Amino acid sequence: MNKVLFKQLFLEKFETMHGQTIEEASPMDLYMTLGAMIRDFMSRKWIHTNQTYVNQGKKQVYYFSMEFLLGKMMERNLLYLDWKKIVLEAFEELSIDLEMILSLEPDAGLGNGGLGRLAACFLDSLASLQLPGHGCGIRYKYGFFDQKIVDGYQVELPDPWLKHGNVWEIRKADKAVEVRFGGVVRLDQHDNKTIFIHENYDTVLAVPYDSPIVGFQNNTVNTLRLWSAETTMRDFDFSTFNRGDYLNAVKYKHEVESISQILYPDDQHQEGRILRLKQQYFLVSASLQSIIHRYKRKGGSLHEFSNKIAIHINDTHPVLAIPELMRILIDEEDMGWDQAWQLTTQTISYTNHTILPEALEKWPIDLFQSLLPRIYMIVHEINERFCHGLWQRYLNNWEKIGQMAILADGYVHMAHLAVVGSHSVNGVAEIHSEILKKQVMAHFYEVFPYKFNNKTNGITPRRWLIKSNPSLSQLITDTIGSAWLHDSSELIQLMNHEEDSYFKQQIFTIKHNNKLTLSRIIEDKTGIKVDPNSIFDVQIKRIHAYKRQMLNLLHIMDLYNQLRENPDLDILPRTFIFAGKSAPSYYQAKQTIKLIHTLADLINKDSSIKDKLKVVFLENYNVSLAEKIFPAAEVSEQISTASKEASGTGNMKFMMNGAITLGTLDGANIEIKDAVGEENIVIFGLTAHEVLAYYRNGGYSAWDMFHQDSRIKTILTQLINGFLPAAQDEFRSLYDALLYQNDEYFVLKDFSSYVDAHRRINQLYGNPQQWLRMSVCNIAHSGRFSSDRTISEYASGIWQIDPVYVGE
Ligand code: 26W
Repeated sequence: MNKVLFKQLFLEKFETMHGQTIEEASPMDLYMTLGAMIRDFMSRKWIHTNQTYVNQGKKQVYYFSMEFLLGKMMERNLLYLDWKKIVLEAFEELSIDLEMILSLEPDAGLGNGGLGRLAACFLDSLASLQLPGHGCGIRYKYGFFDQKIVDGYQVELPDPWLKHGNVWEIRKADKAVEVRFGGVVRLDQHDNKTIFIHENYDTVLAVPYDSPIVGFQNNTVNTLRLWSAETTMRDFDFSTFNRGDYLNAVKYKHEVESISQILYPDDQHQEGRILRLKQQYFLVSASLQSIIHRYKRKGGSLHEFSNKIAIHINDTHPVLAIPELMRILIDEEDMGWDQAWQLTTQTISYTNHTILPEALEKWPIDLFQSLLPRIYMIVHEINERFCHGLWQRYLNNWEKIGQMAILADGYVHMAHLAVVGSHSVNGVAEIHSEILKKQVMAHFYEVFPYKFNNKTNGITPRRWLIKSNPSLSQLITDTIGSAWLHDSSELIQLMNHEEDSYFKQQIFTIKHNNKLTLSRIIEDKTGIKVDPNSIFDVQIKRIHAYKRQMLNLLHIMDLYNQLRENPDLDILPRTFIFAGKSAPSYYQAKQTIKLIHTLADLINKDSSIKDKLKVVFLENYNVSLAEKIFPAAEVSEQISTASKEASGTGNMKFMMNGAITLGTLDGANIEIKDAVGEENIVIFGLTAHEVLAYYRNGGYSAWDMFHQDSRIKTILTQLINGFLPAAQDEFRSLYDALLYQNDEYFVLKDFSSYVDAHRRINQLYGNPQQWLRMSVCNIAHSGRFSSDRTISEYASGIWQIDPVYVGE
């Protein structure tokens, strides 16, 4: 492609698509035209990739996930196809503002947070490493809600991201499959074998929409297949409803379509709702049917299935892939139990992303059984066989067996099913994998030690550095050459420039410019003017008690108290930046958002503290906003209670953009510390060991903290004594959680060491050469946290897949 050709093709495409000349174009028309052109171009590579995969017959992986938090795709696709420069120049000649056109694309926000964004980074790495790997998910009509802040409170609005259509997807109506719910299972005999006949079920049509996932400047184009729920024509035929009952027909259609209507906005909290279970089965049944159809069509033998296909389940949400694959092999392919089980467990691997008990999925047996009668029978059989093995091993230890059973206390325990029915179970950071083995899944580890392994998370440096921080990327290339663009471990070469003051000056200038850009965004969105010379101290992530936004806020209140007492206090000006969404039904998290706004109101207006402190909340945190914040951040707040954050991936995005981590020894923070060394990170707080010992043995009293530390007493009292400009009892629940509910997440316990850590940040920042050296060291060591490294480990350690070279 070159500029002249591009211009010509663009004008032609515009005219054929819109039947008018470019002078009359609306910005949206231009966006659609560019999108269609990119898609056409990718299509050729896409077809070629698929042909190559078929011809070479190599093993492929399917990543099953209820969430894919992709963000925008157009600029990404331009960069990956190496078209960005050409389009920019061509558009300049056509007087079209490319930035403006790019901003029209809605974020594909089909995820809640870390788990969904990880899936998106993984698709990016699979294609960029030329690995044959595809995503399978749900095409939610409404993505993760839009957050509006009204009077300091979060309000949720629907996210109609498909309103203007989606240029990337292709509907494949001919590849639709049927998914069955409800009904009864009748047993029959056939050739001396019991067969299972499912009757009186409801049928939902699953229609796939495929989007191309192009690799970074290579010829690979993998597929993200998202399923949409529709009624079959047969079902919606009015004659099948009594006397053409129009209203019931419409109601039925609505009910069916509701399956892919909305993404559940809860993370770390299991919603026992039947619609969610329907979504989960819908995803796995449709995906497995289509994988097997295709596999057989291409002449594959089912006995070879697990040598040719790997299926990965992203947390337990798609764990019904295990009994569904069993059902297909046994009921539809006439295979015996033992062989089906062998193939199933050899095919499926599972990642755990959380140890919070309230996030571990379980479904009431009666509900499960009536929605999925045949699947229930299979789960029941899996459980019988598993428990039988346990009886032999543990003789009469009923308690232990009960703790491991898949069916127990009236529930189906999804994590137990995942461990029993897969060949690999991994955590997402070293400490998390250790906690799984030694605590949460200790019994299972005893039975299946060979299944357990660690795959520390990663992020794609292409979106989180090359795309979002182009000036830093350019500086890196100018300094160490361009090898790092394809191999992020090359970033380590930057260590040779740690003491290079010219280089560090450029790092400073880039960060400063990014801070200026963010300052403008902040002022546009909130009206708050922040000092671009102040320290940008950032906590952006879901709002959750375990992530401890409260700890950050208590420290801000303490600083404010000190400044009111002594406006000349020797601290560097700070801007505290927050963003993040709360689950709509999570009261405490919503009150935390209100508290951030209340403090911002109070502090930002108080001229007596001489602008040394500013507090900002940016509404509607999403991938696009994140891309603007990380490049401007200087302090990365990673302050979860040790043991609670499985990995974290925001921590890696900050690091890669040169921010210094202020964190606990939790999740991947520990590995960041190991990579950069203790002098290049600021660590505070209880260790996971200490936290777990408190949970086990007791011995922590929040009231002791309250009485022993006058700062804590003052601040907590200010929450409820009318000091804050809010209704008298507004923050009572936050106060109660910290004191009367004995501070489940050790906020007060860690307060003092957190304050000290901030002092250390203040000192370090006061020495710019030292700060910049630390910053360089963090960027240099961030290559380890590329999702390319993570995906290479999954590919060789779990999936046993190899790259497939796709030619021009
Ligand atoms: C069933 C409700 C539900 C929904 C989502 C429970 C739990 C989840 C996810 C597992 C929550 C999640 O996103 N976990 C995050 O996964 C990231 C990717 O591995 C980790 O980096 C984060 O530490 C972890 O909180």
